[in-house]
Order: sequence, then structure tokens, then C-alpha cells
Amino acid sequence: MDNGDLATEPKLLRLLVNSISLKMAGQPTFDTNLMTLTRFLIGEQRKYPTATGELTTLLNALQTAIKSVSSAVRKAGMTNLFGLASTVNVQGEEVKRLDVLSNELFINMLKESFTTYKMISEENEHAIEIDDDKAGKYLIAFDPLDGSSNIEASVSIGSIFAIYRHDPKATDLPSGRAIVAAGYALYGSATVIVLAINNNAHCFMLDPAIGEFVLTEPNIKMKPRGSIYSVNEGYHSKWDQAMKNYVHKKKYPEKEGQKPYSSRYVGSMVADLHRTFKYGGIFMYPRTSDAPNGKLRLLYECNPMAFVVEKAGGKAMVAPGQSILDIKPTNIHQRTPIFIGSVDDVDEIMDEYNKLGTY
Ligand code: AHM
Ligand code: MG
Repeated sequence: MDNGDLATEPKLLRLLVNSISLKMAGQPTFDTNLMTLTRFLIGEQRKYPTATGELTTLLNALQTAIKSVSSAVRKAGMTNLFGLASTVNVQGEEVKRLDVLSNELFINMLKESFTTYKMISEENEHAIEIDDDKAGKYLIAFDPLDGSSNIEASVSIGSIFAIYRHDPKATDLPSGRAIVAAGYALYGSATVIVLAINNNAHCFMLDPAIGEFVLTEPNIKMKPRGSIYSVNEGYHSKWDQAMKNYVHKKKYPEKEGQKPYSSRYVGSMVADLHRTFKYGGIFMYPRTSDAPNGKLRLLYECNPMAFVVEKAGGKAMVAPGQSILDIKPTNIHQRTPIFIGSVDDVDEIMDEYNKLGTY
């Protein structure tokens, strides 16, 4: 076939142009060697010849729960999952609210995975102890659906989890240093899982066509400094002086020619932290005069995020010299102030506290 034949065959011409542009972009037409999360976890397990596979099984159970929550979030408007718990739908059936449903999904998937002896959920007042015949060796803490005040506005929400290795007979609670893997799922414009395991943090994106999370960014490293601060500024009058000084400096830089920081605050921790993770900067939920321990919970909100951020080269602090991950919890729903993000940005707010000499 010569060029003359092609000109009269528009379909062939289109195919040729498509294949040339794909080749030029270096894109295969279909990836036949996808690194799915399931495959990735098997690979991680193989790095440790003595591993029993229990952590892999646990993470796969979590993956199933997250896929199901993602599906429910995407359909929430249509299936009437919004609104109050225990309302009745048009068919006269009980309708579960999205956060209640997400909690049940997490609990059921994890309970039957035979990998955990205790579960701590934001939604449950008490820890859930697993019967001996189903118990495994890990303690898991999770917030099945964080940012629930954003659900009805279709703003991004997420799930957060941390897996702790801790003596099942111990009467105390583990610090974040006992975490073996942690991460979050963001139900945003795409569903994303960020998982920190074996000293690295990786990002996976749900491909709805095959229903699998696919590795999109291995070994993520955070910028040492960003140009965004994230905090609820409505509480300005209730902040301590160091916070007021720091945010003022971000708005009115002291050095000539230095640009002010941008301010971003979704009010959904997973969304705010995912952005901080990707672009750098700082997320803060400080103490206020009304709430001396801030709002966010240590075991299933701050610790997992701190673990992920530290594995990516960032930092998470409560106060000068006090890392989030070092706190010894005394209560499963304990709250803590948090300053988390790029190392230099977190150090800068800690310096403001140091300058005032007290915390
Ligand atoms: P929730 O667990 O009740 O959803 O509350 C946690 C959320 C976080 O996602 C977010 O960072 C924070 O609450 C926002 O709180 P505020 O409205 O006080 O800024
Ligand atoms: Mg929460």
C-alpha cells in the first residue's frame, strides 16, 4: 500500500496516526505488567523470608473494605446513603448512613481475616476484642470515614488506618513507634491509597476498569519546604501566641521580595494531608483555648498520618522536641495537637514556640 491508498482510507490513516502518536509519547497501548497493590504486597512479604503472611492478609482485607467504601461513596447520592443513621428509605428498608456502613465494612472484613486481636475504631466507644478462634497478632486502629461533615457536599473524604504490633496481653496502649504499616484512602477525584510499609510510602490509584489499585508513585519523598499552610483560621482568636505569630509571618513575610504562603483548608484531614504530602507545606490542628488537646485523635488519625509522612521524609510534631509517634496513649480516643508536613515548615512553627520559651 502506498501513500495514495492511505489518503483514500480514512480509517487506516486514523489508526496509523494513533499508533505513531502513542509510540512518540512512549505509551504502550495496554499495560500488560501492572503493579497492583495485591502483587506489590506479595513482593514486600517476599523480602522477609520469615514473614508469615499475616500482615499481607490484613492489608488485603483492608483493601477490600476500602474498595467497598469507595463504591458506596461514589453511589451515595443515588442509593440514599446520606442523612441520619437508621432512617427508612422509600422501600421501607433501613438505610445505613455512609459512616456507619463504612465502619461495618471495616469491622467485618478485618474480623474475618484472622489477623487482628483488637480493633479500635473512631465509631466505637470501646475497643473491639476478637475472639481467640479468630484472633491474629496485630492491633488495628482506624477511622473508617473521616471528614464526614463533608459528605453531603461531595467534598473529598477518606479512611485512615494504622497497624500496630503490640503484646495482646499488655494492658497499656502502643505508641506510634509500634506501627508496622499505616496509610489512608482518599475518596477524591480518584480513589487513592497511600501506604507506608517497610520504610517507604507508596501511592496507588484505583483503576475502576479492573477494580484494582495500581502503583502510581513508589517511594514518595516530600519536599523539605512547601509554600502552603493549612489550618482552620476561624479559630484564630483561640490560638496561642506562637500560632498567631507563625501564621502572621506566612501572610506577611519578613524578608523583602519573599512571597506569602498560600492558604488551603478543605476541613477533611485526608484531603488536606494528601495535598501537603504531594505539594509540601504544613497542616496544623493546634490546641485552642477551648480544646487544649486539639481535635484530632492520636491512634487512628494523627499516628497513621505521622507514620506516612515520616517515611516520606517529612515530620510530625506535637510541640518542640515531642514527636507525634512518641506519645504514649492512655486512652483509645485520645486527642493531640498536630503540626505535620515538610521538615523545614514544621521546624519553623516549632521555632516560634521555642522563641516564646514555653509551650
Ligand atoms: P471527624 O472525624 O468527625 O470527621 O473530624 C475530623 C475532621 C478532620 O478530617 C478535619 O481535619 C477536621 O475534622 C476539621 O475540623 P474543623 O472543622 O474543626 O476544622
Ligand atoms: Mg475522623
